[in-house]
Amino acid sequence: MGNREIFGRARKFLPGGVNSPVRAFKAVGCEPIVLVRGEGPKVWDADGKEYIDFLSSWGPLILGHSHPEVIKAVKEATEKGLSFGLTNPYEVEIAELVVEGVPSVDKVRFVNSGTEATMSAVRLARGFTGRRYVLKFEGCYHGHYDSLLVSAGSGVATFGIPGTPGIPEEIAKLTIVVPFNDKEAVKEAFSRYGEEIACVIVEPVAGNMGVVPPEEGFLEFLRDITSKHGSLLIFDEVITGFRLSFGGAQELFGVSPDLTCLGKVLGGGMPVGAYGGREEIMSKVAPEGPVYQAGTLSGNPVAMASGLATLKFLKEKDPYAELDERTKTLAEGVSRILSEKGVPHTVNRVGSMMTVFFTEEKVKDFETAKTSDTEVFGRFFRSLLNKGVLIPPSQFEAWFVSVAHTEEVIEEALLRIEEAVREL
Ligand code: KE4
Repeated sequence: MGNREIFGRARKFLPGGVNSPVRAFKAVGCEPIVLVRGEGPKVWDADGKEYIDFLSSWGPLILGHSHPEVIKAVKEATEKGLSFGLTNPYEVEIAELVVEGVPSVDKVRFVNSGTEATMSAVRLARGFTGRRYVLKFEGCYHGHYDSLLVSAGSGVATFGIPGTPGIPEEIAKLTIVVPFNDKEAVKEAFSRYGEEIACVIVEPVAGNMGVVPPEEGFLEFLRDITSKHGSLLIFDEVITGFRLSFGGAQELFGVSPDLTCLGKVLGGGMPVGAYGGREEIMSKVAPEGPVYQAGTLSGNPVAMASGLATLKFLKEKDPYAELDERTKTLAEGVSRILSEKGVPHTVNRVGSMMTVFFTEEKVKDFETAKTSDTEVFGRFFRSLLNKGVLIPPSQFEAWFVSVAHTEEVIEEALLRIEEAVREL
């Protein structure tokens, strides 16, 4: 069965035919494809069409698809059993690597998704500080936890409003939403609610409005103002963790949060999330402390084996400079192609994550990201798909480059993109 048949059946049994909304391709105006195989930098759909893949499963596959060392580790773990419900050696070994690699983390708790990681970190921050309010940034996405699925209220630094039906206003009002990179708005929020703010949660490099780096000094500013007011600083490194460097964005920018949320690369393609921080805070997590959080499959041996193999490779091979170089070549190549065609655009890139925005404005927050022409993005996406290049099916997401994207693969991708843009 091909894409159309499989997706037709999917619509019968799954809301929108998917298990996560963005996979329905609603933002790009074409029928979704169904992926059946991945190897290295490539994926194949149910019609047998091959794509060079920059979606990369939304970030986890920094080693590319089906990396032999990861597959071997998963097979070995699987043959010993899928789950025990008690501690297993894999979760201890990977915890040691996380503590060793992520500068601000003394102790870590594994969960099964990035959402669970951020949800647990916010609960811990509230439990640790005894405060109720959370401050987040417009355009940053931290998973679908009620307190974080909140949109900006009217006016700057005001209480949030539910980002979706199903979230009571009483909960949304405990979240203050301000623009990313806006120091004045953060100062305003702290001057109004400072001593009641449990935590500030931020993607240190935003990936969910498209890639938007922090402006010079912004992360340091957040570190200072939270310390001054006794609030905790939470870095949501679900995308950037082990992606931008082995120590993540906090190592790259030299700013230490109080809590770090991890996911994606941490599981190497299997369902893994984690939150961690210094001993004083993490000791409040049950059963050591009173803040409750639990999970049947947390620390699952097969998922841990996948993440462990991935992290071991990254630690030993340290591919980050190469990943940066390759992605620079890709970003510059795409920009050259669009400029030659006279298409207004701007490219934001940090390491091996990048976004092509169809606007001439400098994209520094969600407002400027939204000046992108999403109709042009849709045409761009469909043309690339047609020529065998898969990018995320949304303007407000990040392309990812893996170690499997060799120089030759990047060159081939640019040839396909050039052909696609010619037909735009
Ligand atoms: P998950 O619950 O999807 O594992 O993680 C939530 C999450 C938390 N924090 C950040 C910074 C994230 O980017 C995410 C999830 N990212 C989206 C796309 N950028 C996942 C794709 C999807 O929702 O299908």
